[in-house]
Amino acid sequence: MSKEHPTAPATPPGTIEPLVSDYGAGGEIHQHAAEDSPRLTTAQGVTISDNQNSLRAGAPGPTLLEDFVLREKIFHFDHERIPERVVHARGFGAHGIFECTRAIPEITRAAPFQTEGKITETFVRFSTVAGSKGSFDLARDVRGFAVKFYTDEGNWDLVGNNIPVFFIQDAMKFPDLVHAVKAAPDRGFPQAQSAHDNFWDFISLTPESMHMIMWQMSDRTIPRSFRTMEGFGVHTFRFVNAKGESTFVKFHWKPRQGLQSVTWNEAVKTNGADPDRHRRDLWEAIERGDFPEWDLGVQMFDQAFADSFDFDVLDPTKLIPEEQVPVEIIGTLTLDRVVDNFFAETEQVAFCTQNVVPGIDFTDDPLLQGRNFSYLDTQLKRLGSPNFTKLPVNAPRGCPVHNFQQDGHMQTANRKGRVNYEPNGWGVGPRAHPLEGYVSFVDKTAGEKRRLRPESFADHYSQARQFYISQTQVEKGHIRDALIFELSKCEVADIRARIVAHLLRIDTELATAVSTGLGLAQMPEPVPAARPTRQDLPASPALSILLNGPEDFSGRVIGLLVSDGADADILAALREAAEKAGVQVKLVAPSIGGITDSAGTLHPAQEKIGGGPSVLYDAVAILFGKTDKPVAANPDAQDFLRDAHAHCKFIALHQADALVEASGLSAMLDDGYFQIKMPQDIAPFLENCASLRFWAREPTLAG
Ligand code: HDD
Repeated sequence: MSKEHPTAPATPPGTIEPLVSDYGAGGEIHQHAAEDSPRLTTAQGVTISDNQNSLRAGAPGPTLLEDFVLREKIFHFDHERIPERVVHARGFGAHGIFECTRAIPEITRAAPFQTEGKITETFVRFSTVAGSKGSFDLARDVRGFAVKFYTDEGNWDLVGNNIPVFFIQDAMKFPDLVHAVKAAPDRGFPQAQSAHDNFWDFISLTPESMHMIMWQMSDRTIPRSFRTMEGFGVHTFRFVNAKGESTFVKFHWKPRQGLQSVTWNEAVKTNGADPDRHRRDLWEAIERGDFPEWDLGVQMFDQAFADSFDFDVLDPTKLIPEEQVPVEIIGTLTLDRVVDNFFAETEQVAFCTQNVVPGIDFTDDPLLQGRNFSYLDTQLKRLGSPNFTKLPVNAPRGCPVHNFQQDGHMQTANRKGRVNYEPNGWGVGPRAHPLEGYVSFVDKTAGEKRRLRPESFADHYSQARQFYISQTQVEKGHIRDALIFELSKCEVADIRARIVAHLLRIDTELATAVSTGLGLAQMPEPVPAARPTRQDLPASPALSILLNGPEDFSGRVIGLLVSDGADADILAALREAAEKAGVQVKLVAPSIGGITDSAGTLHPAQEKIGGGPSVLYDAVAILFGKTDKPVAANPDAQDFLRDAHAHCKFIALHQADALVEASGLSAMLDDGYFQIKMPQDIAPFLENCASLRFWAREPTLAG
């Protein structure tokens, strides 16, 4: 253990010996450390005698400039912050391992895929895009899904999102896109939202964004958890084998937890109840040993397929339907370790799309090419020195690093000796290796030097339509509602109409519903389009969240609203059944001290009513004692039930009639409700919870 940074003691705070304080003769406070505690020192290693009082000339009296202990402490504090990421500022990281489950050496020589069972260490950072570091987790936003593989042949960063396409086709447009979505420059708001004029103005003038907009307005952008979302490398990359032959590849991360999102109303309320919802969820899952897992899938295809495909595989606003090129699973990512230090790891991790290893190569996707410049550049700005590669979270782990790069701010890896160039005649130092080294795929290129966008990138609506028609009715409704919500936040009526003019190119019914929802005076003309929208593309079920949910209810949480006298047998049975199913039960009670059940047993609560609203749980159960009237009258208890109802959750009830009535729901009980009369009634409730929501209720909520 380092003397400088002792780790926190295992003892819980309440049992730590307090430091003894007393007033000395001069009125100053002395603190006596326990004899065996490590000494507090300055950065220069000098032991500090008093960490509470600055050096003063008398009492009262001026503070002395001479006080180097004070000055050094404040100086360091003043410089604690580094610039936040210009996008993806709010993120959360965790360590994991990648295990190869199907070796593909004939296709790529990339180290992680050479042998079955091969383990590669990884670091993953999930993020929102638009909000600043201190914004809330459940913004309607794209999520970043960045994975650093510490391979035996160097670091490979797969810097992806939870959506397989992007807003724009060329990196040239990225600064404008980001300016438009982030807070307006004059007023500095809105924070972490796309529901404002600048964003929709830009989008309305950028037809290529319409496919991504369909995804963004879907529930993909309000995931239940980082654990329940997919990840995508987005671009077409190349796998390259030992013979130098290339296969195109698109990367997919498939969560073993199944896909799951929340509803918009739930997201808005969650941001108030727990702005750290997603990071807390990931932290808690890993800490309790419920390690989240994703399968790595690849869509592999050759030039002949690329030539025959309806769209350009180099266009990042397009995907290749899984039904057309299957996703083949080649490995599994398991996140099994939380960070020790948020700043050192999550904040200082530096992903760069240019970080590739032998066996992985780029394509001419113009968005990818631009990204390859941006990431390295931004890390220098953010981390302040080209030596950020030496930080433990960024340094390669599986292989040595030898080169003649030297000096620079915060250099810590200084070579010995006089030789710092290559080739050299001293016979010292590393040399390039033509066979083992990274060799770019040998590709013929020819063409005129011009600023251009290929013809093959011109169809902006066909895949937007394909995404829309691939959704279930429930999901289509959510896309419609999201569009109406977002556009209603635009002050300029013309912007709303311009978006509807695009929607007309995607689906008339959707455009009409949005137009009605916005109260547009008249339907606009469809925007002129470079290509007609193809009506023949088949639906792709893989694009729906609801068709790709979890197989069971494990990893989820039941919020159990209880009051004194709750039936002891039912409570015990619920807990037991939930535990068996890998489901957590969190008790929400009138006081955090908990409740006493019908058998006289005390159950401490995890939340007080109001602190644990039902938006934080996947399903709820209400288990009251015989005298539940006072709890039923509690507005927070009523919100708990009403929200669970409005968010189409499965609800179990025992002696909760008074609350149901007080919440105005007596006439609304449907098949998503389960009356628990005896312990045996728990099983059907839990079984139904696996389908996550009782969507049949949704139409009854309208109005
Ligand atoms: Fe980016 C961060 C994903 C387009 C420029 N991007 C960043 C992160 C993710 C992505 C996940 C956060 C990494 C982390 O957790 O540290 N970005 C994407 C995807 C894109 C994309 C999937 C399209 C397919 N990005 C994109 C373009 C540019 C950038 C076109 C610039 C031309 N992105 C950046 C950046 C960031 C970044 C400015 C900000 C902080 C950072 O890199 O480390 O360089």
